[in-house]
Amino acid sequence: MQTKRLIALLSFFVFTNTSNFAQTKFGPTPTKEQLAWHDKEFYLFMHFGPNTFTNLEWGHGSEDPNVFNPTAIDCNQWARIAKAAGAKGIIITAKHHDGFCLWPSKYSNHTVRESKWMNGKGDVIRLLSDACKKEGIEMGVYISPWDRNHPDYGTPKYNEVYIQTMKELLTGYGKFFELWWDGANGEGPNGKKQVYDFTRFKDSALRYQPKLIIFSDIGPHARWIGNENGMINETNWNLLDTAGFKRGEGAPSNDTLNMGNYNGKNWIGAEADVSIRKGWFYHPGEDSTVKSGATLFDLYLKSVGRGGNMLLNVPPNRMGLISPSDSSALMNFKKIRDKAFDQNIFKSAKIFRAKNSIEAQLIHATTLNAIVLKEQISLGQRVVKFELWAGNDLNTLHKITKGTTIGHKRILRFPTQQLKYIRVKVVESKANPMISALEGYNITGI
Ligand code: FUL
Repeated sequence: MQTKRLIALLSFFVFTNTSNFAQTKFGPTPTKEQLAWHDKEFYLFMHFGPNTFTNLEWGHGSEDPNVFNPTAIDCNQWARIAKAAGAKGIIITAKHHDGFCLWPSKYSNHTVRESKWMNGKGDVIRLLSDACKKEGIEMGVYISPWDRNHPDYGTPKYNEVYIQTMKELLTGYGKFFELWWDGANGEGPNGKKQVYDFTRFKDSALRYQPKLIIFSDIGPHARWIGNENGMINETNWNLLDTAGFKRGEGAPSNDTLNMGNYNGKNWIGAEADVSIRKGWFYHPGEDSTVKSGATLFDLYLKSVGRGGNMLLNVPPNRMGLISPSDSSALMNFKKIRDKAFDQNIFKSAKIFRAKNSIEAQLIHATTLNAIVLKEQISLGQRVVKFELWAGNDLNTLHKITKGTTIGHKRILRFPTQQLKYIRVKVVESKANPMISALEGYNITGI
C-alpha cells in the first residue's frame, strides 16, 4: 500500500506544472475580444419601446410614436441596478421589429423624435450610454434587421438604410461591446421578403467598431443557444460550423446551437438569452411571473456553469424604470451567487497536476458539494469527458460524478460530503488537457 501511494504521489510531483506540456494551440481558438467576452459571463438585456406601452411583443410598426412616453425614465437607475447585480453590461433594443428607433435616427421617421416624450428631444441611447459610462459597465445594442415600419424594407435599398442606421449608433455613442442580431422574420408567406446583405452588415459594423462582438444564430463571434429558456447543453463546444447556414430559417438545428459542433471550424461561444419575466417587453399583467433569485441561480449554473454567457432580460416598465420586483429578484440572485462562491475551499489546498488529471489535497476532510473547473481556452477547447474521484484516503478514492466539456467554466454540483482528496481525471481529450483552475465549494441553502 505504502509503495503504491508513494508512486502515485511521485507521479503527481513530476507534473506539478502545466509548463511541462506543450503550450501550443489546438483547433479554433478565441480572439482577444472573444476571450474578454467570455470573462464577462453575465449581463443584462433590456427590451424597451412602443411595445412597453401597447402590451405587444411584436409591434406592427404602424403604432403612433406618441405611445412611447415613459413618465419618469431614469437610465442611471438601470445602470446602477445592473452594476449592483454584478452584471457587466446592458444590451438594449435600440430598434426592435417595429422599426421604432430609441434615438433620433436620420434614416427613419419612426423614432423618439416623432414622439411627445421630452418634446421629441429625447434620446434613450444617449441617456443609457452616459449612465453606463458613469457606472463603469459596458453597453451593447440590438438592432433588429427585420423592420415592420421602414418604407424601404423588402427592397435592396433597405440594406443601405440598415448600414447607415448601424453607423449612426456605432459611431455616435462611444464603444459598444456587443451588437445583437436576432433571427426573427415573421412577415409570413405574403409579406415583404428582405434579402439581407449580412456580409456587408458585418464588414461595416466591424469597420465602425473593430472590437465588437457580433451575436446571431451563427455568430460570427457569439451564437444563439437554440432556445430562449437560458439553458445550454451540459456538453457545450465553443465551436460551430457555419458554412452553408444562414441566420433565422436557414440556421443550424436548435440542438446543434445548444451544444455546438464537436469539430466545428469556428470559435463561436454560446450566449444564453432569457427573460426575468414571461415576455421580453414589460407587461403589467406579467408582474407575477418575475423569476426568483433561486431560479435565476439555477439558470446561471446552466449557462455560465456550462461554459457560456448569461444574457438576462430585465425590461423597464412604463415609467421607464426597472420595477421593484425585478430589482429585488436581481439582488437576491447576486446574494446567492456571492454566498455560493465566496469561499474556495481549495484555496489553501495543495494542487497537483499530472498529464491527465488535477488533484486538490486538503489538510482535513472538508464538507463540499461543488467544483468549478476552467480550461485555458486561449489554447483551444480540448476536454471531452472527465470524472471526479474523491475520498479521504488516496488509495481508495471513489468516483463521485462525471462531466463532459469544460470550456470557459464548468460548475458541477454533487451530493454534500466530507472530502480530503479530490481528483479530476480527464478520460477523453482532443489534445493535452489544459485545466487552468480547480476550485471547491460548499453551496448551502439553495
Ligand atoms: C427574438 C425576437 O423576435 C423577440 O421579440 C425577442 O427580441 C428575442 C430576444 O429575440 O428573435
